Amino acid sequence: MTPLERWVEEQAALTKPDKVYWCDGSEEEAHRLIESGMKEERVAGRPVFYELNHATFPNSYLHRSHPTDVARTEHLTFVCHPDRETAGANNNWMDPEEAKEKMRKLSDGCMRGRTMYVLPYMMGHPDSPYSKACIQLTDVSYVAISMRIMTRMTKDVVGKIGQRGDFVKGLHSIGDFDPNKRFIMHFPDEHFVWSIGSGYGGNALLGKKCFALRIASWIGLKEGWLAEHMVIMGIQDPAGHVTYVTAALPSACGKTNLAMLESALPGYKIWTIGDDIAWLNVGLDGRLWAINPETGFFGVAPGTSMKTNPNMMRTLKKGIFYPTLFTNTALNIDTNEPWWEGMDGQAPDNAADWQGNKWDASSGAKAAHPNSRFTASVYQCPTLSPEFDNPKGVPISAVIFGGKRTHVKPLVVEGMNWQNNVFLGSRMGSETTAAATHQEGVMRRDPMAMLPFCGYNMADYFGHWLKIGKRLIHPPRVFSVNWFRTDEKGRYLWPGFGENIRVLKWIIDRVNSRVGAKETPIGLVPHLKDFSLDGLNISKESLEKLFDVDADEWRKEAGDIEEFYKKFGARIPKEIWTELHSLKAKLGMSQ
Ligand code: SAT
Ligand code: MN
Repeated sequence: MTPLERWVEEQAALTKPDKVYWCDGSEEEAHRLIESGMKEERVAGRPVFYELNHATFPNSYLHRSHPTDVARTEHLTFVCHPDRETAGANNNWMDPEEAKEKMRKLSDGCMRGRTMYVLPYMMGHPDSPYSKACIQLTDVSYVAISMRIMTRMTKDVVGKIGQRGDFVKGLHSIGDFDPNKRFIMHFPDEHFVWSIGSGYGGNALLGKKCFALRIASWIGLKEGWLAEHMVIMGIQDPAGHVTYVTAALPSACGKTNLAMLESALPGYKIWTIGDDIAWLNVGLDGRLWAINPETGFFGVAPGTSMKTNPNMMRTLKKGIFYPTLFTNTALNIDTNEPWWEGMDGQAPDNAADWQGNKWDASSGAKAAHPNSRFTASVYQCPTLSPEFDNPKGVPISAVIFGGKRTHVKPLVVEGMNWQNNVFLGSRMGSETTAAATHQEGVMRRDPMAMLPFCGYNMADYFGHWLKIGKRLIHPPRVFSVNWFRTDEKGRYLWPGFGENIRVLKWIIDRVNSRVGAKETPIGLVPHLKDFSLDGLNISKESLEKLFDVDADEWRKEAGDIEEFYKKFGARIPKEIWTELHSLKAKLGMSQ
């Protein structure tokens, strides 16, 4: 018996499924699991999948979750390092032995009456030196099918693991969906994630946030690389030259829209490599190289339309080899198509809401859940980069940090040197969204968009970023962006979506030394003459407001940043304090 077989047997002895089934990742198998998910398997008393209209949405299926299970649950997510300080103020912590004891009790017999699916998958291209062989166990076909879309799932991974015991492990069960018995536990030293009580993406697709960010960020700290919550894309200019950039934004702030943006400027084109996760390594050439460990998009449905993200709409209608899943969207009963708020066209007259109840539009209730999602293969994306399957990845010339700030932050700011760049990333903040179960619209600091995903003490993470910079002979330039600034009436000042290419153009113009910039206390901003506004109807006042650095607002911001750092005590690197003190001095604040 191999270590893998032994591990699977031990988990089956604990969870007691009726059957253990090893997935091979084939198309035929996916069809079979979906069939049984529609006809036999039940979750929370109902079918796992409903077939949608295959004439308009080929190979698409609807999944309705348990009503309490609609988003990531950060308060039930724990990082179990041997000591609390290693986990840091950014994580919930539990002693590993105590966590395992708790999970053993909750997991005893939790798969009774169900099938345990064994999912062998790679994060990253199998030929990439950066990829990882992983196994997830789960007791619901929705997770098995989602993982087949999101990762490279093949039976070859079993051979790749062979006699080794150090494969990445995930044990997942939906349990009984009781939120009081829901936990997502990470054991970074063992490369092990144990999740019970939720079938939701970030809680249940364990290759994604749990492994590829929380555990991988810890492995990256040990091995000298970075696991980041970032889009990866190529920006082609009118001369045909492609500049690769990454962009970190918190969940549900438009990363998927950005990753496949349709340019409003003639001659520019975006090539998509990833919309959520980037693994970044320092190459032998001293540049930063990025791979996307995933192969799918798990994006927010509401607001997605031909206007906001035409390439995603095209992707969703291309499901042939891979199914496309819709989770907690509404259903147009007459056409059997998925529907959500913000989709093109009129709201349907005859619709079921995300829970399957007849929707009454006049009630004011949303038909689709605000965090309803689609799961679709990158191979269906019309803008997929020809470099997507390059095992080496792509060289990164710019890193962008973003957040949703209705006030304070300019449309785009460039950092001044690596230390200042790390400070710029570390001070990011964003208003909360429906992607996690907490109050929406509250400003919180979210450094590098990694607050919920950094698998160790965030202060050490800033130190790791500083160290990586020392190894970069050709470091990328670093920028912050904010598409979300509003006027005094609460209206967005910037049109966003395809028009964001104008900001990206300035960024690649800076990278290629084509334009200068203006220094402010918080970094470099564009000279307006270098910022392309042709064809855009925007008032001079709006534009000035978009680039405004208000000293009063920033003094308050600096105080807030300081409060955030203080939560990490003495571990915040001195370089970061130096940067904060320098910002305060520039703003005329006492130290
Ligand atoms: O639910 S996920 O964590 O996978 C997506 C997100 O919130 O970023
Ligand atoms: Mn994300």
